[in-house]
Order: sequence, then C-alpha cells, then structure tokens
Amino acid sequence: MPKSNTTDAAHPTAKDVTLGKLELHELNPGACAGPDEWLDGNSATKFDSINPATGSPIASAFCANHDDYERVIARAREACLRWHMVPAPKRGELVRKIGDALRENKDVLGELVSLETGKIKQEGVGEVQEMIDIADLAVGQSRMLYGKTMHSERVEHRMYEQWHPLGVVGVITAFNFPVAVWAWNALIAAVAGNTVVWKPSPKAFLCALAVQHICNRVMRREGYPGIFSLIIEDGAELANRLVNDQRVALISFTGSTAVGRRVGETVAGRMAKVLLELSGNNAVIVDDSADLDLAIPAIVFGSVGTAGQRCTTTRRLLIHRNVYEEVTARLSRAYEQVKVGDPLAPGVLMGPLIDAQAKQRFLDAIRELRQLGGVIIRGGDGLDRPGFYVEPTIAAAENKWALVQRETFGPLLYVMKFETLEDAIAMQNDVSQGLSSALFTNDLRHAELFLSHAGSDCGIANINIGTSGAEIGGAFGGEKDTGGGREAGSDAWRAYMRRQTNTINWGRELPLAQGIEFDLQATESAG
Ligand code: UN1
Repeated sequence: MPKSNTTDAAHPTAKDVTLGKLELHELNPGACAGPDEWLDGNSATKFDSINPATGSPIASAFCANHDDYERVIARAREACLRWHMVPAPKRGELVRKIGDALRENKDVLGELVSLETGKIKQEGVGEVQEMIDIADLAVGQSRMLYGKTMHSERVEHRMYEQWHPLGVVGVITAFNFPVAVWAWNALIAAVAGNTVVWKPSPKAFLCALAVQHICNRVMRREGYPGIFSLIIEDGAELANRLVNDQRVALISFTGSTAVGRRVGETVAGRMAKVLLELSGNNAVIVDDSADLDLAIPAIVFGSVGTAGQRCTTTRRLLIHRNVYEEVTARLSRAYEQVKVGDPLAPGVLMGPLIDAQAKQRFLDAIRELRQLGGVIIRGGDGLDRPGFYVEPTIAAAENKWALVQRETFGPLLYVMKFETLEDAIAMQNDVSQGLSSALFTNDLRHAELFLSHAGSDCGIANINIGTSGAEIGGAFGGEKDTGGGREAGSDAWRAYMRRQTNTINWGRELPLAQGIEFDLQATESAG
C-alpha cells in the first residue's frame, strides 16, 4: 500500500533545497493525491532533476509507482463527486486563491523555473505571470460557463444546452513551459468542475512539486481534497497508463507530434477527449514595407527566447529579396548582443538547452545543414563549458529540406528569400505543422491577405509582432501536425466540459419533431 504522509516534514532526513520557501527537498515524494497525501509508495527508484546550466543534480524524487497511481486516481475521482456539486463561481474562488498564492510566490517560483529549465529569470517569472493571468481569466470564466437557449419547433417546448464537468482530467506537460501550460489546463478544468491529475516532464518535476505545494496550502486552507494531484516518474509508464485509463475523461498532452499522434490515437480508441499541443515550425515573413525596428527585436526574441525551446519559437524567417541583405545584417548584429550564459545572471538573454541530448540534436542539425549546403550566417557551435550551451544560430537554408521541415528544439533560425507575398505565404504553409505565424508589413493589403483564408494556415497569425509570447486571453493551439487543440482563453473552456442538450415539454400534448405523426390510438383501434 502506498504510504500516506501527513506533512512534508515526514521526510525528516531531507535537506531543504535552495528554494526552501517552496518546500522542496533533497529527496522528494513521487506523487501527491491531495493536500496531505504525499506518496512515495514502495518505490525504490529515484531520479534527479538536473540544472542545465551546470549539468549537476539539483534534487531527487522518487518515481511514483502503480500503487501511487491508483491512489491518485481514486482520490481524484472521489474529490470530483463533491467538486461537481460546488457552484462554479465558488470553484472560481478556490482558483482565485491559487492565483493569490502564485502572486506571493511569483519571484521564487520563477527562479525555480529558471534554475530547472535554463530559461532566463525574466522568462521564468513571465511564466508564473502567465499562470496568474490564466487564474484571473478562470475566475471570471467560472461565472460564464454559458450554454445557449434555442427556440423549439414544438409548441410549449423549451430547448437549451448546458455544460457539465467531465470528471478526471489528465494533464501531461513538457519541460519548456513546466508550470504555465499546467495552469492553462488545470485552472480552467477546475472551474469547469473537474479534478486534475498532472504528469509533468521528468526534466522539470521540481517545478511541478513546487506548484503542487502551493495548491496544497490553498486546498488545505479551503477544506478541499485532491482537486489537483500529481504523479512524477522518470519515463512514460504511468503516463501511458493515464492515457489508456478509462476513468480519465480528457487527456491534455503537450509534446512532440510523434508522441502526440500516439496519444491521440489511443484516447480516440477509448472514445475519450483529447487536447493536443504539438510541434510547431513557425515562420516570420518580412516584406519590403516592414518596419525593421519592430521586426528585428521580435525575430530575436522569437528565435533565441527560451533558447529556441518554445513550441512558438521562430524557426524560419522569410525575407523579401529587396530587404534580405539589410535584414540579415541587422539580425546578425542583434545576435551579437545576445549574451549567452547562466540564466539567473543579470544581463544574460539566453541560457542553456535542457540536456545533453538536446545539445546533440542541435549539433546534428548543424552538421546536416552543412551537408545540405546551408550557409551559417552566425553561430553554429556548442559552447565548451559545463552545462548544455550552444550558440544562437542563423543559417541560410531551403524550405523543402527535411531538416527545415522538422522542428529542431533549439536556437536555430533558417533564413530564406522570397519575391512575392503569395510565394512567402505558400512557403510558410508548406510544412506539416501549423502553430504560429507572423508577418511584418506596413501594407494593409498584405496584412489582410495574410490573415485571410488564403493566408496563414496556422492557429495563430500575427501582424507586426513575433510568433511567440501569446497572451492567455486568446485560444492557444495550432492546426495540422500541431494537433488541433485549443487551450487557455476564448472559448477553450468548452474542451473541459460536456455539452448536454435539454428539451422540456411543458404542455399537455406530445408533438413529435419533424412533424411526424405516430398515432398509437389509430394502431390500437386498427388492431
Ligand atoms: C509552449 O511553448 O509550449 O506563446 C507554450 C508563447 C507562450 C506559450 C508557449 N505564451 O510563446
């Protein structure tokens, strides 16, 4: 049986890690089924969280085991029964308090995000701000889970629809946005009346533990059991179980297209719901009317921000031939100013990649690029120092190359030339992914064409801002191999609820729809 600890102090030998305020320890439990239910089961296996800036371990955790998994799911299901009955605006109250707790811990949690993932502190804190923003949105949403009313075609009938919670929602997140993407899903799912089981990336489990501690404090204070729970593991065994588990009504998965495709097939096979946020291959188009004072910094942030490890990272830059030389020269100079180094040090704009494999994949991509005849304009190497650092890189390439067609998760920007906007749009769309896109232009007709049906085929299309850094108020997600899911704002909340159409007959007759006569009396008298 999994062991249930009443407080975190039940790990008496644990030494507090740097960010003691977040209650992290040298050795952490592998799962949490509720505010006072940290579980480390009978699992003997533990694994480390590695600081990508040094390559050294920060802290360890137990791997959750199958008993822990069962416990977490059972508690999430139990909690659901009560949570469903809490009025949605009251559910919003809990989320508001979580938002407040995140505000209090914004700096320390942002620093942990930076420490564990290697993104710079500004971006780590920005990610926590994104959680706070979605918490605020979810609070408002809790009073706006609107259904429509319809006019019935039948006399003295009323029709309307309402939205009910799904039950237990499973959220599987990636290392690159270790806390914000959970919040997009979990906080909206919670106001919708679901309970949420989180399976974070093994590369960023400390961030997840910290968020769980924050939620636990609020849930404990407010007297709620396992609305939010957590399973951590070094691998995918329990994630697979979650995806296959008939008791889990929705799987929200963020990760690669290859894995997402399998998740989608599996969840569809058991007729449950799935939200997929998969790979992007985002382009910025710069036409010859563009304001380069806007375009250059946006491209730099889009391509080197988070060391090129956002799903929204700018990976391709399509430049009109009239401004090609100027744009590449200015971009190259801007890249020179990008200080690479310790993500927590002031002035640094780009930290390391997440791990040694990511660095190797980046270097393999550079080798492939050279073999294909691509020209490195800037960068192109790894840095010879501890941690997983590479140079932010710009290279001239061709859209049709398999290399350019796939997502290399690093700061590698491919530049290409075009003659007409129609050509540029065709190039931009000529990849399998469809997440984010941007056009820099001062030409109204170009802007409108880009945003029209004949323009970008992506879930996100921007004018005069970059591909990354979306606000939470819009629905976030993309088409084609990006998976088609939509999370965060707009009406994304509907994905976490089931729609029910209700027809009420308040008359004394039973008219049938479509004017069908079904005359039982006539049948009876005929018989
Ligand atoms: C991701 O990379 O998985 O739009 C999410 C952005 C962020 C979210 C990125 N708000 O870049």
